[in-house]
Amino acid sequence: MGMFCYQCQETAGGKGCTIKGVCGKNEEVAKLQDLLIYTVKGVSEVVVKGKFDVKALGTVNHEVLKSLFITITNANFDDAAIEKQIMKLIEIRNDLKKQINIDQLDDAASFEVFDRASMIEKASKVGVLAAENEDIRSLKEVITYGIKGMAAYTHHALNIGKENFDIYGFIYEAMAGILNTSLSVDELVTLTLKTGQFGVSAMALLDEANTSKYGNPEITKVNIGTRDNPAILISGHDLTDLEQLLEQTKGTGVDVYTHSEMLPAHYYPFFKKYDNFVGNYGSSWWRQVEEFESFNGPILFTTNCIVPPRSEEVRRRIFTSGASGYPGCTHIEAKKDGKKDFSPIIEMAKNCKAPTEIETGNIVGGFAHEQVFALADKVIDAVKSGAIKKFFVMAGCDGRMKSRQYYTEFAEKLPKDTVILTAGCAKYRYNKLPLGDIGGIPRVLDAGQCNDSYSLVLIALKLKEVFGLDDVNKLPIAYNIAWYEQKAVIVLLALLYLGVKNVHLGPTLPGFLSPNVVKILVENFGIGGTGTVDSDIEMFMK
Ligand code: SF4
Ligand code: SF3
Repeated sequence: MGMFCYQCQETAGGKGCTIKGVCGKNEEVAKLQDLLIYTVKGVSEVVVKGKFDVKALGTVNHEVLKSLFITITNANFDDAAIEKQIMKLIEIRNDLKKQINIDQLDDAASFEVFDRASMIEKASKVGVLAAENEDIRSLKEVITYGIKGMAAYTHHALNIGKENFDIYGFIYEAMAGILNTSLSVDELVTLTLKTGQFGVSAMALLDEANTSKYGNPEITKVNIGTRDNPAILISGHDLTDLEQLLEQTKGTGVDVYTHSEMLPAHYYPFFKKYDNFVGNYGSSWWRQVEEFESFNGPILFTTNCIVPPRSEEVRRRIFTSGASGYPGCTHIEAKKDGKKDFSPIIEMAKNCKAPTEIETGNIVGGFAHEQVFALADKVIDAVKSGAIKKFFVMAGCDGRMKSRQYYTEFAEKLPKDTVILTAGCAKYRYNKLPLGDIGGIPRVLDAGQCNDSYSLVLIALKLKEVFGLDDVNKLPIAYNIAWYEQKAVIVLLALLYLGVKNVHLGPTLPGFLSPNVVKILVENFGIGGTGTVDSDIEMFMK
């Protein structure tokens, strides 16, 4: 069989990509990613069975995080980079094995590959479909995707110098656990919830890392127009790359704009001191194909979501860093001290035209936990007086599917006494609509990137406390979440772990959920899909 991947919302036919990814991932890259995940499982087994002290593993931990991150949808399409990472992990695994004395190790911890052909042959036997029972496969993949999202958030925190070894320990435990063919459905459900528990820890860790370094997000008007200087567009989620880019572009006459998930960087006090940090250009990730053409200057991808560029001219202007990669695009590697030299991007920018303006005006955001807590009295009064009837958590991802127009229409049709709490690139479906405010509180409160869904949870817990409720589900909050890739999976698992019920997921339910697993989620957590805008609003407002 060719490739098989069903990890994202756009998977072919809602079932699985088998010839080529809808995302643009080819069979070779898909198989190398499968093998990289299998290698992570092998390293994990050696760490767990060898009873290694995770605190002393240093780069082993970091390379495992990076490997998981590389396999997230739209992060890395570079076959050579993935092959190199597989060989690196096998070397790490073999070095660890030399330090212990265990005979009984799984194939994942023992196999060897020598060249591309042997990798592809091996990958064909160890991908998603290796688990024959569809429920077991479904749960193992839910856990794997949750861990990919967790690893991404943990990797960002690591770049800021923050680590939580319990999270690393759990990643090893879970990835090794998945190799166990005798785990029952019940045991896997328990492991799924535990994944959500560590998802909360990962988001809390990243929140702590971001806010301790860059300050607490605050209400900010972000310019969406352009200036006349040549410029660099930065996309993805990594704030440390942005910091370095801003430092290196200072005084060069080159401006910096954010794209997609980098928009919330404007909300942090730290970045406001850079006068060449102009605003946000364009919308969410999938609009990049047109937006990169009119931007005219170089683009730096710090993480997902990359869409294969349509022309050689655009490809030449794309640079990647960290876990991201694309064949033919220059990858900026971090030096030993974590510093990156972005001078090739800056030099290219100087010779490019300024961005072509595609819109003008501002968008407002920065409603992370501390900012909302500062407004708490106003918000509570509005709820008590009935000015705000309900909050809608509409966090998550955006995507290409036409059916996602649902979210724009949903936001437009929501009663005027409701407020949307958002995070992640899902916001671009409604963050430029004139939805107005309720007594000065904007009707769309953007907390930040997808990981800042954590802020929304803190806000919910705060409201629960203020209103003296014993259950977070008694709050006037509905959850209508849009998902696309695996970071949304860890956000969802985190919500389930925290006891949030009746989350609606769209625009389609994940293809990796088997009918029986859907049943478990419906029965235990009230998970639902989406219907029509009108019927859903009616159902939520009841
Ligand atoms: Fe298909 Fe999504 Fe996998 Fe890409 S990441 S191959 S679109 S399921
Ligand atoms: Fe978006 Fe890719 Fe998920 Fe961080 S940038 S939310 S899809």
